[in-house]
Amino acid sequence: MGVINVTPDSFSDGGKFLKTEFAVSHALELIKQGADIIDIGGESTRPGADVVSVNEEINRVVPVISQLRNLDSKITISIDTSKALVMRAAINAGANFINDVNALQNIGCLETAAQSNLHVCLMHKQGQPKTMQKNPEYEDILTDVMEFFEQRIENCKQANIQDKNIILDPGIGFGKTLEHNLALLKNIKQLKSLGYPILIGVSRKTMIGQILNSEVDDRLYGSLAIAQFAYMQGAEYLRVHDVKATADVLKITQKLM
Ligand code: 8Y4
Repeated sequence: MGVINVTPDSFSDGGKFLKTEFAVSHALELIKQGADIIDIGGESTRPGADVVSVNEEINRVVPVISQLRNLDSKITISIDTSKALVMRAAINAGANFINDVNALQNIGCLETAAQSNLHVCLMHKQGQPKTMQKNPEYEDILTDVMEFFEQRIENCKQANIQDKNIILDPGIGFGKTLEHNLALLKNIKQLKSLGYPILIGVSRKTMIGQILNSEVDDRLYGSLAIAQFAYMQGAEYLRVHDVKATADVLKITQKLM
């Protein structure tokens, strides 16, 4: 899964059109590099980020999704949102995968996912982006995340979301310390015991900076090490910024396994 952010902070200035054009051409490049899914988000989900209005989020992502869908009728387009109205607009524009860091807990999201019959990634997080990294605590991180998944899966079942459409994600960096993140990555096999595919998003994240003492633009090798590790533990989906590098690592790893 290749990441496309359609947010002002990642595309500096330039008009709406330029932002759309840049995002679409970047998506096409990621597809060439081997991405099977393009994850498109219009609200920065990074720690400390501001909240974006529904209309603003729709205005950011819908043009990118429509144009990309016009240029590639086959690629899986993931909408990265926690808002039901954004999900609906994105699906109408051609998105066919839902990536919700709020695990369909907002109003209307369970119903929207059920009606769409699309794959949906349920991500665990503790707290809200603005404050979640301020001293996160758990009694037991693995138990907490597993219980959260079991509860969300139950809610999905009640909403008539098909089992085959559910993907689970422990939410690396979302209300977690380095130790919490490491415990989750080391226990992917346990997470898989719930019976659903696992998605891991760790590309360029803070935990790599904490281990290597590196800034965000110097985290590629660390990202690749974790991508390979997650793959070998059985993660089926990897959300990454550097698609070519990750695809090369996984092709070699596959041959060796
Ligand atoms: C550098 C680069 C520093 C990226 C921080 C970040 C996930 C996700 C995000 C994830 C799923 C991010 C939308 C945060 N992370 N969706 N989204 N799983 N499913 N931060 O781990 O990339 S955004």
